Amino acid sequence: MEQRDILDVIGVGVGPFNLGLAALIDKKDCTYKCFEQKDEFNWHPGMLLEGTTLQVPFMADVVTMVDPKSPYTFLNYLHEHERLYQFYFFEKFHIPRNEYNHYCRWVASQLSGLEFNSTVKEVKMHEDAKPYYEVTVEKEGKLYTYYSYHLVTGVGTQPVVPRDFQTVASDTFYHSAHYKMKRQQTLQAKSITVIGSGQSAAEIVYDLLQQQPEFEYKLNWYTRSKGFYPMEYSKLGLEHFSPDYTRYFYRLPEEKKESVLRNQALLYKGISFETIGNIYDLIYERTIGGKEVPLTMRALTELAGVEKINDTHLLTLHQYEQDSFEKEESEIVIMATGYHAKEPAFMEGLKEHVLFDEKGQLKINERYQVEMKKKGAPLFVQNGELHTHGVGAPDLGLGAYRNAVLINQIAGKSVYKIYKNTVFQKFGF
Ligand SMILES: Cc1cc2nc3c(=O)[nH]c(=O)nc-3n(C[C@@H](O)[C@@H](O)[C@H](O)COP(=O)(O)OP(=O)(O)OC[C@H]3O[C@@H](n4cnc5c(N)ncnc54)[C@H](O)[C@@H]3O)c2cc1C
Repeated sequence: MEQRDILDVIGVGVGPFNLGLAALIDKKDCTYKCFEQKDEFNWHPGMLLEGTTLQVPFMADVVTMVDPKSPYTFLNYLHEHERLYQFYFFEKFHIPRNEYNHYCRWVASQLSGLEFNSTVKEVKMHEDAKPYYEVTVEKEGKLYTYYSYHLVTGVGTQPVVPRDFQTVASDTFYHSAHYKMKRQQTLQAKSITVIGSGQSAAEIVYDLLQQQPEFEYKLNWYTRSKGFYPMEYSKLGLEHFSPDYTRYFYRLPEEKKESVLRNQALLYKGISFETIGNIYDLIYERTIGGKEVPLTMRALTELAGVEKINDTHLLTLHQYEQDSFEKEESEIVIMATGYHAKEPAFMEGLKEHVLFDEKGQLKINERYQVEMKKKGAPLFVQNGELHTHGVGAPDLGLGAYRNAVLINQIAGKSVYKIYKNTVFQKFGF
């Protein structure tokens, strides 16, 4: 293999994280390609609802936190679109999700190394003197082969419906990831149930509440959580989404990490204060003068069973503190039950090289490289390292930092400065 045929790096998937990789490595003397199976960049299109915002400040764009002088910053996007004054008067750090998507598409349109309609089917590693990857990509039914010295998986997470209910899934029983596509049909129903109490569930409930006077459906909102709790958003709480905390968590003993993570759910899994406020205030207004809102909200309530009967679902609900059951009919059921990392099929070809922990999870070193049985071509993971690096793994505000760590290794030199201190508090001794 002649050297010129081998790229420095191939990225699999173009979500925000590998988009950031491409934006930060472009024109930095490294050759790269990132392959995306979709035909264009589109960020969680099923949840791009009007009025929803990023849960992180706009500086969590794909470059600013390591390269504020980059041409791909959100501020430069505003400048190019002659929108800086409007943003200045807007006076908000949390930009609309639709605008974040539009910004990402603007970045993507300028990067020549991104290839859409391209699914990575298989990856093999060649253990030469300088090991490299062979990557098979399917584009419009044809297979193409590419080579690289480094590989970065940025394949994101997949919507999860609990196993017991997967067979019920249909146009009327669906995951929140598909909400926007099914919204019009959903609004026509006589009864709608939302399951879950994360940000997606709350945004859907708020949207449905707003439409309720026109469409007059009965709305139910159930969660097995102990309450409709807010996500942590205090300044010192947010310091957990920093390089410093990531370093601290990484160095904890393996056996501690799982329980630490379990106790941190509300750092990233609850509902924003603003969305809770919006829902509450709307209900308050609608109940003036003793009016009733056709809405039932219950925490501590698990979906225990579903039976499809003609055009509706008969739900069995379990209040587990009282240990009592109730039945409820609902035409539409929206499962806002979260996302999980899933091992992509192309990893099969790498299994003989990589190391797994006792739970079958990838062993990943502090610099985001998967550990190998023998020295091999570096394989990096974006957003698949919750078990090793902690709560910051899916956070958009840490994406640029992680890419800086990756690119400094890929380039073999310090392309981006890594700050030593990023928080005011001390994590550990
Ligand atoms: C609705 C929603 C809202 C969120 N909001 C926020 C927020 O406000 N702030 C925050 O910090 N985090 C937020 N998050 C979490 C954040 O981690 C994700 O938004 C982010 O999209 C993750 O980026 P990613 O690049 O890892 O994956 P993704 O955005 O999921 O992108 C992965 C891409 O890989 C592609 N792919 C997969 N397999 C292959 C293959 N074999 N070949 C080619 N392409 C492939 C997929 O098609 C996909 O486009 C949110 C998550 C969700 C679901």
